[in-house]
Amino acid sequence: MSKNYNVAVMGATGAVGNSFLRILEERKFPIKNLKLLASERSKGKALKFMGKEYPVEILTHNSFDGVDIVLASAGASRSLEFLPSAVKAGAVCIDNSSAFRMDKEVPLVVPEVNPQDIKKHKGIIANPNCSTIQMVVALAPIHKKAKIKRIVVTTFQSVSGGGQKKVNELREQTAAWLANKPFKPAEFPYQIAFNLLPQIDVFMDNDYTKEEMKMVHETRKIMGDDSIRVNATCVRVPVFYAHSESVNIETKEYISANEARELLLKAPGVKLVDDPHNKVYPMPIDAEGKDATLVGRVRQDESIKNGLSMWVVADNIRKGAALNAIQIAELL
Ligand code: 25A
Ligand code: L14
Repeated sequence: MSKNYNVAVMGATGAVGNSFLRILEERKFPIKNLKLLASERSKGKALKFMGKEYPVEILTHNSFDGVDIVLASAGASRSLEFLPSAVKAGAVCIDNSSAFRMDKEVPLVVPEVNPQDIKKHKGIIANPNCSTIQMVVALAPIHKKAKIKRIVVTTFQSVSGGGQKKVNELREQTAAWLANKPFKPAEFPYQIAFNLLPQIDVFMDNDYTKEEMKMVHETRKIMGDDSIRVNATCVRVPVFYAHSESVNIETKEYISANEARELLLKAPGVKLVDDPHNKVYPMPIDAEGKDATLVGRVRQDESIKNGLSMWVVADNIRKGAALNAIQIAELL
């Protein structure tokens, strides 16, 4: 028997919020009432859903009466402040922010990897960091077969990961640069147009960034294996949508590149795009707007006994955020 649900989208006017609406439409999620919540700045706005206009309401502690499912993407401080009220009102919250990810009471879920963890929820389920999601989708089948001991990853993260304002600023900086006009970075610490920034989120005491340390801790929690060692370098690149990653792994058991490709061909959520001699490999422009995590450049690491390298690309707003959260809602 199918039931219809009252759904609230928190942060509806943001980059991820908009993607929530498009994916709920595409997948015909069974919605009874839809509530759009955002900040004071969005007052008076309305958003289209299934051909109908919905007014944006200002988020308050009383926004959640009668709501079954909250899809939250308004940042960590908003989630910390408001989700407890949503849980009190009886809603299940799927949270895109980093607020609750490492909380022992909160499952951190990628449906292709650890769907069983959803059952343990007490009102909040956390959606992992975008860079971690696409990496574990690609690595879980290999871990199952050959046990991953260590991961060395470098990310190439698009500006949309930081929200709509960063998307707008890359466009503005690029136009100014091409027109030989001066510009002052606002959303980014430095020029991002025609440049790379080896910093995402703040620096920690160990000189890694918070984004890099999220990849360490979240990977272990999702894979359910604290013995996996992870070393990450996260880089912001002047790309609008989709994150790319160079991933190198060392495994306990030997696995050939061909065996890995065969596993990836059958892996849920993965599309193998790997024919280097015909110049076939995944690129961010291929992943934009798509659901699958694209994997290519699979090859043996010839510098160690049991090692593989690969290149992993996915739409950070879809699989990295909104799609993964809606897949969790579907499992619920
Ligand atoms: O705190 P964190 O976890 O570090 O996350 C901070 C940022 O990360 C993004 C998200 O950006 C957020 O700003 N984010 C979070 N999780 C993510 C994930 N999994 C993620 N990105 C990728 N993957 P965003 O732009 O996508 O979303 C912002 C939404 O949050 C709403 N919001 C902000 N503060 C709020 C709030 N909602 C309720 N209460 C609050 N106090 C925000 O709504 C948006 O929906 P908004 O009304 O603030 O903005 C609506 C539109 O207006 C633009 N805008 C914002 N500020 C200005 C502006 N325009 C002009 N001038 C301004 N000063 C915004 O661009 C937006 O389009
Ligand atoms: O932790 O700016 O979910 O690319 C996701 C987007 C962290 C920052 C998270 C970015 C955020 C990241």
